[in-house]
Amino acid sequence: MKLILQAIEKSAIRIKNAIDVKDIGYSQEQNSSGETQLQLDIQSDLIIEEELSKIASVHTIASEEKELPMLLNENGHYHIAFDPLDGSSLVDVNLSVGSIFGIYDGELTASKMVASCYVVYGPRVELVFAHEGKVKLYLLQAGEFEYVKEIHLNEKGKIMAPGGTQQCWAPYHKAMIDAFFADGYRLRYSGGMVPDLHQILLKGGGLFSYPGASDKPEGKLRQLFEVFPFAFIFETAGGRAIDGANRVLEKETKHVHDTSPCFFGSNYEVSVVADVYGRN
Ligand code: AFP
Repeated sequence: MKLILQAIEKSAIRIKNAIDVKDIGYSQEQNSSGETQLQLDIQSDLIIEEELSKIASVHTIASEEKELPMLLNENGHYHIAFDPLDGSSLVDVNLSVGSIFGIYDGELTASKMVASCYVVYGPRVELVFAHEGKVKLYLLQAGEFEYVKEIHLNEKGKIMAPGGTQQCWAPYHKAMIDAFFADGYRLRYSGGMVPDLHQILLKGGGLFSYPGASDKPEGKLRQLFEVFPFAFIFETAGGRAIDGANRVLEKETKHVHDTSPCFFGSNYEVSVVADVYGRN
């Protein structure tokens, strides 16, 4: 696991350098979700593939930018799913973006997740790593990731990050979000799940939601690369992650690019979601 974390750190430094210098033209290719890929996405994907392929314990990698999982070492046992540059459409407007990693032992399925990690490329580069019951924050300083502190969520927060197209929300979902705002919650939504969830984690709590809606019944966010890694981090930090009814970490994944509705937050807000969704 130490070697995997080091490979993620090396990748993060190389991706940060690519973001800083790259002329971000669009490529002609489309990824498996049908989006036009940015060159930076492809470059970040190749950087991570290269760094992880040096580690003998990594069996398979799966990337948001690859149609299918890729076998690296027959004798390895870790399966790593990653979104190399989540929110890449925000790079051209200079908002924060991130890389997300889910580390599974034996199989790419939620119940086998043993660690997860994300990197935020913002004014500073920060890395959050959840493993063995702890969520740790690191800061990139002079080419090294320095440990900063452990992250713990409060019981209740003040931030609301409501994703999805509002006109497509179910009426009970809209009523629930309106009720949170009426209760004093403040809107914090950049359109990048890494910085948006990072803010909730570091400011003590709140709710990030990306529901199933009429335009996207199964939500937008991908289970293996986005939803499960953040669910693992939120649960380890003392919060919760559900799909409306159930823990997302109990979901089955049929295809590597499956998506899921998701709600991440501190206990109070996610209990409200479970209650509202349980009645609808
Ligand atoms: P991109 O990688 O296409 O920019 O999408 C980012 C993302 O997957 C995630 O980071 C955001 O939380 C979510 O999409 C935002 O989606 P909406 O624009 O539909 O709210």
